[in-house]
Amino acid sequence: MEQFEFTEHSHRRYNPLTGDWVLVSPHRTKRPWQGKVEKPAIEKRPKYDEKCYLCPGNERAGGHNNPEYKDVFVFQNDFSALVPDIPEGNYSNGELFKAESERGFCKVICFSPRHDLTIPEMEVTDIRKVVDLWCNEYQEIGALNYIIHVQIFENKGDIMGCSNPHPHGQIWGQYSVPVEPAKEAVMQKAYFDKHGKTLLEDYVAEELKSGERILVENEHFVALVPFWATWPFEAMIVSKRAVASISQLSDEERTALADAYKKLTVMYDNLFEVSFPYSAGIHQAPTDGQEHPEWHLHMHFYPPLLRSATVKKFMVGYEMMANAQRDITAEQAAQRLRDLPTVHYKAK
Ligand code: H2U
Ligand code: ZN
Repeated sequence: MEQFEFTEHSHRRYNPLTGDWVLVSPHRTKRPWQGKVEKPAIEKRPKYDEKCYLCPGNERAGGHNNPEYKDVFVFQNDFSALVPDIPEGNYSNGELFKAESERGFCKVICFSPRHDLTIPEMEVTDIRKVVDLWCNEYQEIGALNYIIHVQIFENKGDIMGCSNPHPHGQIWGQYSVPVEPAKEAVMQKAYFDKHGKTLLEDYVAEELKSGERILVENEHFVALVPFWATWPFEAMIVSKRAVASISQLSDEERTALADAYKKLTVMYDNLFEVSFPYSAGIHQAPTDGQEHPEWHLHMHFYPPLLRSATVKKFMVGYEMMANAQRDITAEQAAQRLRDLPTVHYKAK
């Protein structure tokens, strides 16, 4: 019997952050593709678009006017999914019917006044302003007594359902810790109680030793393809120091986060020479007023593209009904990203 190889044989990998498993089927990369082919998004955009609701000076759909902002700009989402002023309500009817009211807050942040830029095309000094804004918002929104979880995220590309190409992200604050960070909270707490160290501190140390899945390393942050990656080119940015939230980052660390964010997204854009779509988001400690030494700040990137600018990975069928599944291994994905030029393809 031949020997088991990650690159040849199907296997399951464990995600210690969530407790989930992912099925890896590396031999499947050989199968033909006759399914849907996505059209690449049109690339050329003006610096200012009079029809864009996020450009400086323009009117938004909600009727408010954006100021002539010069770097970052944050506003309350005109169509917030969560609002602060709702009556408290709990519903239960036996064991099977339960509901509860949820208070919260939604904001939109423009990363730049330039309609034509994206994070990988911005200067690190300008991305640093985005990081500073995240820190301020995390602290400010988190200080509200009805906000326990602050979710910072970015949806990029129309393939991801992003409504506008103007570089922007969102922040939602709410009373409950939502499902994904709640899973990570349980796993990180159990690990910390057992080892007296954060799960990601130990994980990053191991990854740095092997180097196999590392994409970017600077003094304070690492970008890597996690061993348990589900999306084809999934990545994670993790702080080297065990900090529970962005508000604990030093001045230097904030700049290092901006640097890692840029370098990773440049790799992404260079992969298929297209503005690479993804959903990204920061996971960090809840804002419940407690210390959370078990929490380790990190940012997830879930990009949907698989083999080209037009072939998307669908999480359907088996994935929806049973288990997340991927074809190329995390190591192969990391190697492909690492082999790319470090200069953005548009700047060549
Ligand atoms: P995406 O990041 O998924 O594109 O969402 C953009 C958000 O911007 C979306 O939540 C908000 C939408 O409600 N928005 C405004 O707040 N004002 C507008 O004028 C249009 C869009
Ligand atoms: Zn715009």
